Amino acid sequence: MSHDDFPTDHPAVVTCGLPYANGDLHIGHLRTYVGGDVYARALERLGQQTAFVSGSDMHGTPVAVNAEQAGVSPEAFALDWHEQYAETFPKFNVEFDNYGHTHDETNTAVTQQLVRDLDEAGHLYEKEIMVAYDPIDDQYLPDRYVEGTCPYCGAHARGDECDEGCQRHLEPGEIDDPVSTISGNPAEYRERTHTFFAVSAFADYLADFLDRLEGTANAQNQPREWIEQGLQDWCITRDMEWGIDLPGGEATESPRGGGEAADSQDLVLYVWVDAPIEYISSTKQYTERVGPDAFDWETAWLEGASDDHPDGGEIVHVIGRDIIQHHTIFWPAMLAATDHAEPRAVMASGFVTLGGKGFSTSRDRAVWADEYLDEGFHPDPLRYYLATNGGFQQDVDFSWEKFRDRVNTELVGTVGNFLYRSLLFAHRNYESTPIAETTSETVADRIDEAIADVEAAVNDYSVRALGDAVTRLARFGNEYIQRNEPWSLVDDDPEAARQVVHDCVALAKAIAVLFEPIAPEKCERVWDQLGEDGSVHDVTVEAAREPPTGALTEPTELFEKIDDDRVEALNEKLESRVAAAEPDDEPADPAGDDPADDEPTDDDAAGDDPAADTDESMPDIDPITDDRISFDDFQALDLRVGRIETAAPIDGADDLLRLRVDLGVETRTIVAGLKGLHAVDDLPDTRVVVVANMEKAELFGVESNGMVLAAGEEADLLTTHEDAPPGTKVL
Ligand code: B3M
Ligand code: ZN
Repeated sequence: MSHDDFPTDHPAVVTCGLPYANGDLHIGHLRTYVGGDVYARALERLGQQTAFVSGSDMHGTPVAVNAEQAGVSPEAFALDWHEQYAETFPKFNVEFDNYGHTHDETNTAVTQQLVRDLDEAGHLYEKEIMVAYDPIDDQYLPDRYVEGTCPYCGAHARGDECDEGCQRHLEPGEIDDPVSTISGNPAEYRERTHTFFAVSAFADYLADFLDRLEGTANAQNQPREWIEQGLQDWCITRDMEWGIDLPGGEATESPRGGGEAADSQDLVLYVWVDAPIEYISSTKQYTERVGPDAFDWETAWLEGASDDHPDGGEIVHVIGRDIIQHHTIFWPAMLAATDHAEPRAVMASGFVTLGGKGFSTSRDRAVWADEYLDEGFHPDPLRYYLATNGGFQQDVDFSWEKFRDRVNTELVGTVGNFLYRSLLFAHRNYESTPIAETTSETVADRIDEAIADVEAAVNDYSVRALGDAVTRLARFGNEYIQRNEPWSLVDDDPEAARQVVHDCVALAKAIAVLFEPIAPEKCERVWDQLGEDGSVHDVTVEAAREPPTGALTEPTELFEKIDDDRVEALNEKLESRVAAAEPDDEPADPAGDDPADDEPTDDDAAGDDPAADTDESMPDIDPITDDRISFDDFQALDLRVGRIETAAPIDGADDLLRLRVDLGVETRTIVAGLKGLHAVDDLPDTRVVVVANMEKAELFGVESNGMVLAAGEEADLLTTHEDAPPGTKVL
């Protein structure tokens, strides 16, 4: 690992948290996988050697409990889901270099070796602990086999995690009032001997590690608090049959030097031991497939394996925010204890909510991955939406309306519009790309700026900034073609026309290269339309600077507009399904009702929230962002009082009006999405609040020079109530 800016000359490994192989994937899950895929592709575009790996999490009670309910063996159950995931990810263009699973031979061997290494280095010990036990069913109840009360915050909690309250990882024996999730029987505690990993000895190391750690701020800040509160050692064995055997645990001899093996026939490793080790195993399988010259897993993961990179590679973990503790405390301690590379970054994504509530598998309150595709949508718009709708660590609320808005405005109206109009014009008027001497300086500079923005986004671990960099470039393209009107130049000044069109095709090429991480399939199509050789997936950002050379093929429109009727129909489907699955008086998740996939948000606590009862009639309110801005940031917004002079529809635009707005010092044309929400005749003389330094945008051929502020679905216009004249600054 180094902390030089990307790209570095070390190999990078980007990993995604392993999905438990126990149920359908929804778009909440996809946020992490799309984020990881976008990030890995972006690193590759920068020229960083990168392996992108993950696998299915086959073990643990999340799988065992569900398999038991389904009446099949955990292995058959998990393998079935594993195969489905391996098919589903590529459908969203999430292309892992290797997608393994935790129960395969590689991971079993790597896990057992790593545990032996931990033991040999003296980091493991045995201890008697109390373990929940169902005396009627004669069964030990590890982790999700047991529910009860969190000893820290009093919330209803799973045996291993306070998922509805303080989000802490819970050790065996900690939960109060234990009840079996299988039988509903009250459980008792029995004494058992288990193996512990002495994590507490790593407190100082971990505090330093967190200072070095990059990624999202939540992954650095939360663990600091946990360390300050004091780290507990970590029980790494469970009374179960399904899992990877504790090495030596099958025999009567303990691996820890002759201590009594604790009734060890049924002891397996805790799922959180072998799950992250799959990151290593999956990389190893990748090397086994492509050879160490293409990617060397040892250089990436083992300290000292390579003289050039003795600290190992650049390890970037992309996860959901509920598993920060595992990735910033337990896992780096395991790695440090066994001379593995230290993670460079953890990117922890917020959750996706629906109407402010968590997705819930058991209640069918989710937008399913397959469902999205079955609706006939292309994967790339969802990738764009998931990657750019809010900062990565923020929770974001999904709605079909917001999806439509982003698709129609940014993908159709900005990116698609620019690519189509410029490539169509070039194709119709020239046989091949009109070769000017070079790309004009303004455009070349603007492309350089976009590349710099993409590099900065990667180094900031911001997939949103990556998308924004490209939509800004496309907006510039729209302005550029509009301002230079090549259609008026073709006859009068063919030379100048060639230059403008050349510039536009150069911009289109840059967009194809820089947008590939987010919309890989669509950008591949643009690459073909540009007549470029090979695949855009194989080039680096340098290709964005090279003038286009190939013969253009007939372009087609890239993105499809989503109309309002479609959104209405999708909403109806979703709402009726959620309503059917969730009658008002439904109690909190019944015991054993597929606890595994529910996102740990305020979902089940909704009954305690007086506001929750009125949710159906409430507007779709986004959670307030945690990301504070400074007063300086706020002052960067030039907000002014304006007075609308005229309002008129725009040809071909369903939602937009062209406004002339008096800002005191000047009168501006501003395009606003007010059509159908305000009568055109009512608008003149209305006072509004305008973002006067909004970058210009071109919408349906009209340049919008500012933005009018409005709230909500009905575009309730913000105004002032006294007599502040047009031009007055809003503070
Ligand atoms: N299988 C899924 C989760 O808790 C879990 C992740 C493992 S990552 C090493 O979100
Ligand atoms: Zn708690």
